Amino acid sequence: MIDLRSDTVTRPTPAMRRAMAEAAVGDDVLGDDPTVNTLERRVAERLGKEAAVYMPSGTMTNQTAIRAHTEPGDEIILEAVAHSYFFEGGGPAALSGVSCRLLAGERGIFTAEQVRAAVRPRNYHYPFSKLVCVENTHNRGGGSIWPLERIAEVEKAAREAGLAMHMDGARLWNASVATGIPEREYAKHFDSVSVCFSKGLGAPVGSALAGTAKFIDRARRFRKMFGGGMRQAGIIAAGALFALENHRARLAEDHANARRLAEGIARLPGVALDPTTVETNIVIFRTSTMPPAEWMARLKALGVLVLAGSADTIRAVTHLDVSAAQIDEAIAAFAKAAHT
Ligand code: TLP
Repeated sequence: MIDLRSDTVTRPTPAMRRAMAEAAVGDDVLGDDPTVNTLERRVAERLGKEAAVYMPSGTMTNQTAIRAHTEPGDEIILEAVAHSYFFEGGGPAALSGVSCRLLAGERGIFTAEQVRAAVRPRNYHYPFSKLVCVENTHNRGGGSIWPLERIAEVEKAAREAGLAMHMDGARLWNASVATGIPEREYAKHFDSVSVCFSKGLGAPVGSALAGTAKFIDRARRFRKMFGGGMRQAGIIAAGALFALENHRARLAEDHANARRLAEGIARLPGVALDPTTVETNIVIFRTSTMPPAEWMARLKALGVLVLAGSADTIRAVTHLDVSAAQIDEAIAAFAKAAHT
């Protein structure tokens, strides 16, 4: 099977498994795990932040960040199909007791004017606006990259209103590799940044949240409260460290493969897709001749797995377990499926 459902499906390589098997470990809740400590330091350095904390998932890093930035009754501002709102089980309401003010972005990207218009006046009637969240790259936006200038404009609007900034950087690595802009250049506009190791980087488990030492100390309290305090987590952190050191640069291959796939399927009947919009490793196209479920079934029979993005979209994601040759096989399967 050529599995294009997500970049989360990768399996650890033999070298990564060896690094994990040999990892030095300790009780991380007690601060004793040397591998976790090394990972947290490396991530903080790379993002230009004082501190970082390792967690089991991107959902937990985002929800912990939201909780640590807010109090129940506050409001956060984010894009209407941002992962933290759309795909995290209602976490902001359930775990932080905050309301979400949603902005309609263009491929997930919104403007400073939209933020200004969404900030609540200071008045007893309203929730307190506290936080702006930016997702970079934007998943449902089709792996779109936030231009740095736009981030700076949004930050200015947020700061003027006294709001904090959080970046869901689950795929920040992809944005940096695609643009050549270091992660820390993006991160400097944010109070907190979450990054994932188990997407394009190919580690089996884990994410990290970075920010000031004070903020990360507060986040550790909520990580524990949400059940994310792990013990000998060095076993999995070693996979994340290995991934960061060895699999970051090769993300460029995934981006080339995604573009290759997009170009290969863009002219097929039933596919509405502009390949030039594919900036990183996510390809989303609108379907017309048949519903996503039919595409999925036909492609599966031909050995290719994809996911429905919505009622009329399909998502295909490239990653370290898919080669350029397999992308060509996938294109042939798409052509067959389109014409069957
Ligand atoms: N995204 C997954 C699914 O949940 C949709 C995927 O297959 O793309 N932020 C972003 C931008 C994400 O895309 C995801 C996962 C997360 C956070 C959450 O990460 P995990 O799955 O580790 O909780």
